[in-house]
This record gives sequence, C-alpha cells and structure tokens, in this order.
Amino acid sequence: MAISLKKGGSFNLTKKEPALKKMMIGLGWEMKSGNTLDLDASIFLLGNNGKLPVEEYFVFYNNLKSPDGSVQHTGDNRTGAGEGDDEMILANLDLINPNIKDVVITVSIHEAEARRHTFGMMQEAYIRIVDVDSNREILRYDLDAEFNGYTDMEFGRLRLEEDGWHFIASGIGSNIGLGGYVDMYA
Ligand SMILES: [Ca+2]
Ligand SMILES: [Ca+2]
Repeated sequence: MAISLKKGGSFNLTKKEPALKKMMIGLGWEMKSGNTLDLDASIFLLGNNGKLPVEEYFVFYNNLKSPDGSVQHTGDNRTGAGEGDDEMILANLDLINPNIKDVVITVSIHEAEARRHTFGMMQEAYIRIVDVDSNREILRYDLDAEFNGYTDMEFGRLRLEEDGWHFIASGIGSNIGLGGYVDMYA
C-alpha cells in the first residue's frame, strides 16, 4: 500500500522504509489529443547552503549521472508514448555524497512556453517512487488535475535530518521552467 501524502506533508523515510536503498522515480504521461508533449524528470542534489556543490549534481536528460554515482537518469523520453513509466531516474540512498542535504525532484515540460503546453493538456500523468528491490510503489502523485495551468513543479524532496532521510511531498507548481530551477540552485 502506497503512502498517501497530502501536499506539503512529510514523513521519515528511513524509519518508515528501513530496507529502502534503491528508488526508482518514474514519470508517466499521455496526451489528450494526438499531439505530443515532452515531460522531463530532473534531480538537484543540494549541499547545506541549498546550492549544487558543482553543476554536475544537477541530473537531467543532458547529464545522466551525478558525480557520486547515486543518481542515474535512464534517458530522455520526448513523447510519453506507451503505458507505464516513460521517463525514469534511479537513486541509491547509500551512495549519496555525505555533503548532500537535499535531493530535489522536479518535473517540467520541455519548451512549455514556446509550445504553449501545460500539465492540464495531459491525461494519466503521474510521478511515483518505487522501491526497486521489492518493486513496491511507495508514493504517487497525479499531475494533470491538480497542476492544470502549471508547466513545472517541485514534486518532492528528500532531506537528510539527524534521524535519517525525510521525504517532503512539496507539490509546488510553477511556471519557471527547468532553467528557473537551475537559476535557483546553481
Ligand atoms: Ca523528456
Ligand atoms: Ca505514456
């Protein structure tokens, strides 16, 4: 049974899922019409100051692996065609550089402004976290209904506290694009 979290809610991931080591962050979508829309999942690994230690800790379709080897993007999907997870990022909690304090997961629409795309144009769009070893879904968010009108969102973040990793279901929609997040964290 997946954990049901309200927007802004959080829980102690280490305590709740002590066996969790490898996570798969899966993004799936379909378009309502015959058009295609390109969603991108990205991860920002941030230090104590809330910034990327070096820019390679920003993992996305053009930088598939973090320097510590903890986060691996499996490759860009530009259409969302087909069922199930269309774009995936793997994260291994054991490999995260000890200087990393926050792992921010974002979803953004590629060239949303130029193409006039928003989350509301999709159907069956979701982002989820799966425990790779047990193949169990830990968390899922639907992107289409609640985030209608937005072009990007902070899905959630892992934060290292004294008692382990906490997951915060941020669910913060925005229209700043992937570049906006880069400006914020670089
Ligand atoms: Ca994509
Ligand atoms: Ca799909």
